[in-house]
Amino acid sequence: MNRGTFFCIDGHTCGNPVRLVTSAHPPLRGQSMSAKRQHFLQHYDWIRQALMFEPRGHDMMSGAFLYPPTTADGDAGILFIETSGCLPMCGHGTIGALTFALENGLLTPQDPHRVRLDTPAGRVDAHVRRSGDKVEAIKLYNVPAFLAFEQLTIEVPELGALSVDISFGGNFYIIVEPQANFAGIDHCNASFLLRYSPLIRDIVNAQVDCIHPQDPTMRGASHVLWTGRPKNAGSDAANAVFYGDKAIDRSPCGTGTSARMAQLYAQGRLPIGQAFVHESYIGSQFIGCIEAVTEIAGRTAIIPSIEGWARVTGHNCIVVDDDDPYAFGFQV
Ligand code: PYC
Repeated sequence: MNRGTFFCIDGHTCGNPVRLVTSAHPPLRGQSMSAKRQHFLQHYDWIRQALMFEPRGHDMMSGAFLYPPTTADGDAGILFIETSGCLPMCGHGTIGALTFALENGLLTPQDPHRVRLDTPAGRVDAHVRRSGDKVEAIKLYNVPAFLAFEQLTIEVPELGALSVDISFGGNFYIIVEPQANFAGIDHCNASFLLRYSPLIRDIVNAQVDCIHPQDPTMRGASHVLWTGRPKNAGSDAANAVFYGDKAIDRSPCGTGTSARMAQLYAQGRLPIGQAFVHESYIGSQFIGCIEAVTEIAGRTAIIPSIEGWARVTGHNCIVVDDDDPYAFGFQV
């Protein structure tokens, strides 16, 4: 029996995959995208598993559904689907999903150069640079980002003691900078990052409880952002972001860049208004900037912007059939 047919536009944002699902949207209940995200996780998670896991997806796969807005002045709502679950916010996913939707006439915002997007983490304002029918780049004004914990000391098996900061940029990031027991991402390989990131995530989450002060459904440090020396002369900093169980972001990570700028701002290392060119594990770049300073539940936060580009790689019609023993995918 055919359980579902999903038309998708596949592509990537600065190297990281984005699968925009353009049909068979599950009917989600809730007044906000945060509530709809919870409804999806409770009732339709099989769709995420089928479209993200092997054999239809892979460890890095990431996607989105666009929905009608949940606010009076919004243009659209977005639900993110990943191998790891449904993120409250995803920067590369937003840039990709909006680029593919706009280029294919699936979204007609009130202003063709601006999309007011309702995400599970809150309002994101996307400024669109177009060239004819193509979208050249998108600059996101993200949800407020803030430094949550500083200089947390953790004991990591084999590595020893590490000092980490935890910062929110749409997801909670454990930030690991070069120090005595870690020389930087320019001195280690992917196996190192894949081995120690999940350990560090478990240790940190056992030690501190990261909860968003305005929406407790955003809870737990989910990503590990490792830093080091950039490869490109034009980059201000480099990162490798670990997420899910085995993924290293191929893009410079929009929510990670936001979290990193919030950390740097709080520590007096990045001023408002200065371009912050952030390089990914494969050398692709986002341009970040601290647009303004605000407050969130009594703590200082920044309004980060992230600019990046996305390209379509193909159109895909994905079938999920109950007769397939791997209809809902598998993980190894
Ligand atoms: O760009 O925000 C992002 C992101 C999160 C996980 C992978 N990419």
